[in-house]
Formats: sequence, structure tokens, C-alpha cells
Amino acid sequence: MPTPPMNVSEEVREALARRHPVVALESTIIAHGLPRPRNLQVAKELEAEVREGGAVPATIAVLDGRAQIGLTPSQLERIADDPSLRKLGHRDLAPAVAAGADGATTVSGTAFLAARAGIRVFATGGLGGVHREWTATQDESADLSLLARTRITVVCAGVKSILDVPATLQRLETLGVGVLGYRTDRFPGFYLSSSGEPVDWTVHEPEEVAAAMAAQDALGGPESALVVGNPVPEREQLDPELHDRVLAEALAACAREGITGQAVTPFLLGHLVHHTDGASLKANLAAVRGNVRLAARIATAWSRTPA
Ligand code: PSU
Ligand code: MN
Repeated sequence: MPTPPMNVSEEVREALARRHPVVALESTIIAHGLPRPRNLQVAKELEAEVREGGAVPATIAVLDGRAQIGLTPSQLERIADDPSLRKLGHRDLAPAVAAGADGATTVSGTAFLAARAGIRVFATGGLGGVHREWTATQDESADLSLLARTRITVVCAGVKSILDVPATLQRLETLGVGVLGYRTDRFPGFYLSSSGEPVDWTVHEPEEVAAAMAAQDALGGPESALVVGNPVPEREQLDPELHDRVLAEALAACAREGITGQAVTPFLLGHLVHHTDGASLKANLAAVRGNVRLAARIATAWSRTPA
């Protein structure tokens, strides 16, 4: 067997070997989801939050055709600074490796690589999902199908509210991906605390998430993920009226400008930041920070769960 084109940083490797808590972080949110130069600062803050929570951060990206699990400060800068950096879903990993390319990994790319490296807990902002207008475009993020066959726990503030949330929840059900609401019986709404949609399972402590993870393993396959929906606190959410109005404008602009494929999500997120005067960015950051903190606690509870 050839060795996989993957470098696991020494810190992450040691932590995994000792069963010390590790939290995977994605790089697309840094490269394509947040405005420069704030994005680099956020990338560092997120890693610091993981450390404060007693876990080791493993930010994941592809550099010079090799998957990097755990980035050095200068590698993190490369991800944040390069405006032409590619966005890599899991299907893009092989071409990127073969081409010796650089790229930021999405939820699907990150979850795949994290699981390959033996990392069980992953924090992001909002998952990708089914786009509105799906009947015309069939645009459904590859995040969903990858999570249906990858044993990883993803802590997120729901799915991005730019999407068709009920359709995305339906797809998660069809694909057999478990969804837990963290201290809520409503699926979170990314920029908003609640999407208004119900979730079937509510947990209140990280230990309960770890128990569900252990039960997944005890039951055996299929190797699906566990989604933990962690709402942004209400006082930090985007004003729902502003959200609905600006999102409607963003969707109209997206259609008018003929934006398609991988460009849709960054376009919509960017439009919201601009047209809410940064209020959507604040809510997005609050959501991601909360998720990273909770992920560190879940990884800690998981590290204490008997193997
Ligand atoms: N969460 C955020 N901002 C982001 C993303 C998630 O707060 O930019 C990224 C993730 O990497 C996710 C991707 O996988 O958006 C979804 O893109 P698409 O819809 O093209 O699959
Ligand atoms: Mn898409």
C-alpha cells in the first residue's frame, strides 16, 4: 500500500496516539467564507479556543498536493492570504493531490481527511445542504452524502440559512445522518438561533454526545456521521427581519448574476456581510466560536469514554 499523501502534524499525531482530545477545523470558512484580512485573525482565534478548551486543534487543508492535518502558523497564513486558493470538496482531493495544488477544504473534504487521520470531532459554522431552487439546479452540497458514510461528529450551528433548511433536514433523514439539538428542540438557523424546524433528539451535556458516539460504534455500521446542532445565543444572532430581507436580495442577486456551482455559497455569504454592515459576520463568528468551544468539550468527553 502506498503511504497516503497526508502530513499529520507532530502535535496532532501525539495527541491522537495518547487519546488526547483533538478537534478538526475546516479551512474553506477561512479562505472563502470570511472577508480578508479578518479571516486570518479568526483562524488563529478558533485554534486558541480549542486549546483553551483543553484540546488540540487540527486545521485541515491541502498544500503542495499533500493533505495537511494541523497547520503551522505560516501554513495558516497561506490559506488566509491567497485570494485564488481553490475550494476542495472531497471529490476535488484526488485531482488537487495529483496536480500538487493548494486548496482549502470544505466540510466534506475536511470530514473525509479528518476521519482518515483518526480524528472523531470536527467543528464548523454551518453545514452545506440543499439549495433553494433545487428543482432547477439540483444543487445539493456534497457535505451531506459524505457525512452519510463518514464516522465523525460535526458540531455546527445547523445548515447555512441561505439553504432550503427543511429539504436539507429531510435529506439528512433519508441519508441516515443522526442529528442532535444541543440544549434545544429546534434545529439551529446558522445566523439565527432557530430555523423553526424541530429536531428529534435533544442533549444537554457533552457527555451525552460522547455516549451517542459510543453507541454508534457499538451498533456497528453504516459509518454515518453525527451532527450536533448548537445554536448561536439569541443575543448574538442576526436580527431575523434584517436576515430575511437581505437574504432575499442576495438570492435575487445570485440569480441575476448567473452565479452557479461552488461560487454560490461564498457569493451569498459575502453579500450578506456587505449588506448587513457586518452584522451577519458577527453572528457567523459567534456561531463558529460557540461550536469550536463545544467541540473541545465533546472531544474531551470522548477521550474519557472507554475505547
Ligand atoms: N460554514 C461557514 N462558512 C462557510 C462554510 C461553512 O460558516 O463558508 C463552507 C463549508 O466549507 C461548507 C461549504 O462545506 O461552505 C459548503 O459549500 P457548498 O455549498 O459549495 O458545498
Ligand atoms: Mn453546491
